[in-house]
Amino acid sequence: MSTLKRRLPPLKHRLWDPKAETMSREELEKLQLERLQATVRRVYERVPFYREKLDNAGVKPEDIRTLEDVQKLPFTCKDDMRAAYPYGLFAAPLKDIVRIHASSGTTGLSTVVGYTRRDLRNWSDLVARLLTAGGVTRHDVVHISFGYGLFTGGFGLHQGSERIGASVIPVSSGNTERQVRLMKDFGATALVGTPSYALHIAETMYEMGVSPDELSLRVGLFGAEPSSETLRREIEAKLQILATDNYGLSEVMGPGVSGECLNKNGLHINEDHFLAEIINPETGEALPEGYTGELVLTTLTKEGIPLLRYRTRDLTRLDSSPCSCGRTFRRMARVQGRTDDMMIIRGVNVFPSQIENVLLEIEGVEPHYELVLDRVGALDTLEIRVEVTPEIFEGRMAGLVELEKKICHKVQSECGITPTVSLVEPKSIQRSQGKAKRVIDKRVF
Ligand code: DLL
Repeated sequence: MSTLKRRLPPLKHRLWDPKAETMSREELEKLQLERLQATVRRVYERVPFYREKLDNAGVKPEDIRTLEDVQKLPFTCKDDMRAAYPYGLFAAPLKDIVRIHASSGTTGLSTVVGYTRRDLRNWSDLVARLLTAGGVTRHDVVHISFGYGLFTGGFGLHQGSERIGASVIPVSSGNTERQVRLMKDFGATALVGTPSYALHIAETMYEMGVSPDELSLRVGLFGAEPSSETLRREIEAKLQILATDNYGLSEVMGPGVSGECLNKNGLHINEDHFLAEIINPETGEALPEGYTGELVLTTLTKEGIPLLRYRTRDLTRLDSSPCSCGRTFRRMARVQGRTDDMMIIRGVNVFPSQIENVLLEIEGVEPHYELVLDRVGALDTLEIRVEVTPEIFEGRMAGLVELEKKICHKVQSECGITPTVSLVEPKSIQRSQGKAKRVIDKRVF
């Protein structure tokens, strides 16, 4: 038996709520329909915004007779939430709301969400599911490096870990050397945070002369930003852990919408609490399973702020093929990017994650990069600024030129665009302590 297998809990302990997570599709769909009907009734009766939207669409709650009828419902988007700032979409009075979170609002007015006591209980359980799926048990010491505050990451993972009975270390983000010391001294076995911050922690650890053998880490649960399979492998190798990806968004709940099991082959969506659809982001039409499009989520149990057909802007595809972990919930593929992150360079659509995948496959290149978009005359340009290893940086000039050419050629053949490449000094690109910002768009529209 491999060391890793010995260190993982047996399969039956890798399901937090076996009854829910392995129910038959028939049972699940029945439950989803009941919950969908109740949600539509709830918002129709309690939220003037939805009553008006449904009336305008000519839909009454009793028209929802099958799960497919969800398509009769209007979409909700981020702008609707902003227009309702702060509490306009709440379906419960403030006296029943016990927690408020909000998105950062970097791209406009923040979106505000409220949780009733029951919402908080459900949230903890759903996060407990993804932690369990990623190998965490009550015997673990969970180091949480997500920010605490209005962001849902810190509190979300915290409550879920406590729900499992693990020992939680609520470090929050920042002060990275201290994070390494605490992980070592407190014997953290699970690391929780964004993948970009995990990488920064790993790098800092090596700089401090601490080897992964001196830590007790086994698993990493990462999410809150897009990242590639190659970056996962890099983090796993550097920290000597098994890393899983989990997804969520504050509007819909926060973390806990979906998470990978240890098969690492898509994120199981908590379908008893969220109804997932994939649509063509341009036309709004539903796409068949297997097609990549925008994920649309309808909450099925939320009381504080239920949402009908929320357009996440995240691009993914669904997969209902069986998974050997025993969960019957469909999986969504790793999020490819957001519709609003997609770079259109001279008419070619490219996601930062596609470029990341290419870069990290090339020897001598470090996983730290920035994509700078600009416009020269009428033409869009893309500059890839990427760090190289100290050996390459200090090596021959010819070696650097060769590497630049190689990157340029690979990006061109795999993404269809011709970038300029700037190889930069190790450690010159700013490290992220939360969600990484990879794209700098200097174009004026
Ligand atoms: O990032 C919630 C969260 C916290 C999820 C901790 C997972 C772990 P927001 O700040 O509202 O909420 O940002 C939501 O982040 O629409 C995606 O674009 C992106 N995102 C979240 N998780 C992933 C992921 C939290 N695993 C937005 N992969 C979402 C790719 C992700 N993108």
